This record gives sequence, structure tokens and C-alpha cells, in this order.
Amino acid sequence: MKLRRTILGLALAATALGFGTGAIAQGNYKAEYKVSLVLGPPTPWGMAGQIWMDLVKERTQGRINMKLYPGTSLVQGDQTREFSALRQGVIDMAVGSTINWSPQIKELNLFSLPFLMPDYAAIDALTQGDVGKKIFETVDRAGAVPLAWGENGFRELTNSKKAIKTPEDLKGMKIRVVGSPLFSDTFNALGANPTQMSWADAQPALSSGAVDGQENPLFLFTVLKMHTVGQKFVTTWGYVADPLIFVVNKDVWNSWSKADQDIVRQAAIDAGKQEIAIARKGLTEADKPVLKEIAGMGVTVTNLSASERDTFVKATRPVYDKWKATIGADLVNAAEKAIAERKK
Ligand code: X2X
Repeated sequence: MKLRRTILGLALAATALGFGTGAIAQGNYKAEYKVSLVLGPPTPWGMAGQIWMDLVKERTQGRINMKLYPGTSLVQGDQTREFSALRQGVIDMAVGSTINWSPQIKELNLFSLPFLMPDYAAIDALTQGDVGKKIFETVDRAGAVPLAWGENGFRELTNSKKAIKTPEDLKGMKIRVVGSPLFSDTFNALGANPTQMSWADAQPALSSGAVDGQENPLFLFTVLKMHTVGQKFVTTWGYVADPLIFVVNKDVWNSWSKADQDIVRQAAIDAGKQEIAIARKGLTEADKPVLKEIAGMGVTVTNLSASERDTFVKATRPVYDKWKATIGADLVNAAEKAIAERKK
């Protein structure tokens, strides 16, 4: 009894001294916030998480401590389950690709429509404009708080067999694609033999030759030295690009003070900007140093001419039309309009 009174007395005294509110709010914070990513540092995607984490730590004076979990390890590498796990609270925060969350949010398939975005200005026209806002509303409705955009990048085709210039060259080729039916449709339309697997499974499949090729941004080729697993041919066709989205689980978000929410949001925006610059480095300069670097690894780099590219556009058009209906014609029309009107 006496002890209880003493504790109560101490608590009252602490409140009177002004320790109260801070201590209570702080008490709701977790010691560590789990951040899911597919790719860790030193890839641009990993840097997105790293920069975000460091900015948040500094600006909240350590109140919010994030820890990166690359390899989608919180869902045993199954990247298509990342968004569900985030919504359920198995994951607190994430920097995720639109591709991996498209099974739960059909609008995110927009960015995977073949040949929708011809250049970087087209990506920006979508993410930085009204289309981006609409997509964030759908992410919010799907159960997470979207904060900012980042970028994985234009996904180029690599393989171990031959230089690809026409859909004919792809015939029967075993291509690893992400776990998304839109990607299977696209590669089937081109006559290839697509096989869906997670990134965790893709790496051994490339090494063993179980698959002939894959598609991913070129920084992944250089970081992983994909020529050492037999990938000797690269075709730059820029058929799709996947943005990244910085998100927070809703309960986690609501447990933070308004001031900390603002800090986490602004840090995500700042990290996204920095990361997009990192992701584009070496690819937006006229002489494209990344392509030179890859050619220097003994890899044959094929750059499609406009008319060569056009045969791929035509071959995949039925897939585009089919998926336009699934994604929502209004959203796709708005995207087409934003791209047509983009500043180059
Ligand atoms: O699995 C892939 O290809 C990757 C790493 O690019 C994504 O997570 C979408």
C-alpha cells in the first residue's frame, strides 16, 4: 500500500515537472521499426531505405529507429506477399516496387503496361502529377500510408543465348519474370517462355542455367556482375519501369505524434529524390556510362532502333489493351494524357 502510494506520488511529481506527456507518447513507440526491401544497399533501392532511415534517426533524435530487412526476409523472400504483411503489421515500413504490390492493388499494374513510358520524363509525369496522387489514394484505401516515390528503374532484357533484336529472337527462350500475370502475358505475347519466380529464386536459376534470361534495371546487372552467371547479352528496350513507394503501416503511423509523422514523411520525400538521382546516374547522360561499363564486361549490348522497338510495341499491344481494362480505363487514359503532355 505504502509502496503504491510512493509510486503514484512519483508519477504525479514527474507529471508536474513536465515529464509526463513526452514519456507517455514515447512509451507507444517501438524500440525498432522493421523496414522491408527486396534489394539492400549498395543498390539504389537499398540506398532509398538507408537514406530514409538515417534522416529519420537524425531528425527524430533517435525516437524512431528503423532497421532494414533486405531480401524481403520478413516474408521469407516472397515479395508478392510484402504488401499484405505490411498491412497486417508483420512489416512496419517498406520501400516497395509497384510490381510486387500489384497483386493486392491492381492500379499499380499501370507502370508495367508494356511501352507506356517512353522515357524518364514520362515516369515523372505520372508519379509527380495527378496520376501519382490517385495511385496514393488507392494505396491508402488498400491499407497503408504512402509517403513518397522512389525508383527501381527501366527494366532491360538480359540473356545467355543471343542478341535480341526482334520478338522472333525471343522465341522459346526461358525468361524469369516477377510474380505478376501481366509480365507472363507480355512475354507470352512475344513468343518467349516466361516463368514466374521471386528474386531470391531467380539468382540460383540464372546461375544453374535453369532460365536463359531475366529483366531488371541495369544497376542490378553491374552490382551482381550478372555476366559471371552467363548473362552475356543485354537489350535496352525500356519496355517498363517500376517506381518505388515509401509506406508505413497504419497503426504504426497513428502511434506517432503529428510532428514525428511530418518528419518521417519529409524524410521519405528527401530520400526518394536523392535515390531517383542515384538510380538514373550513368543512364541519363548522353554517352550512358553504365552501358559502356557493361560492354566492358564482355557483354553484347543491343540498343534497338525506333523501328526495331516498334515491332515489340505492336506484338505486346493486345496485352496492353487487355490490362488497360483491368487497371481501369480512366486511370490509364489519364496516364496516357499526362505522358503526351509531359515536359521533356
Ligand atoms: O524481382 C525483381 O525483379 C525486382 C528485384 O526487380 C523486384 O523486386 C521487382
